[in-house]
Amino acid sequence: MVVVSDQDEEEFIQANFKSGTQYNFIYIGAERDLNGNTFHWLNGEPFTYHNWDLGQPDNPEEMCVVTSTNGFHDAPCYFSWPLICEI
Ligand SMILES: [Ca+2]
Repeated sequence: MVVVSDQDEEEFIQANFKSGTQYNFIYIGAERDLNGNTFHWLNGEPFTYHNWDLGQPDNPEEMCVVTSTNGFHDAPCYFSWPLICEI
């Protein structure tokens, strides 16, 4: 799944991919660490770039991460929202 390394990449995703959800939620390749409120990219890159929406992350039980028109949200992993693969 896509690793969002900087603002340009996030803006590209939001400009070019439309999930059909209210805030254009799209799963990205980050997830919450099991031991707390930190996150990691699935490819092992340091989680240095992130753009959390105001008030996010807000729920330790939300293990996945999405982009949105307002930035990153932690979110449950079970919604049928699109995800982006990066090759
Ligand atoms: Ca959340």
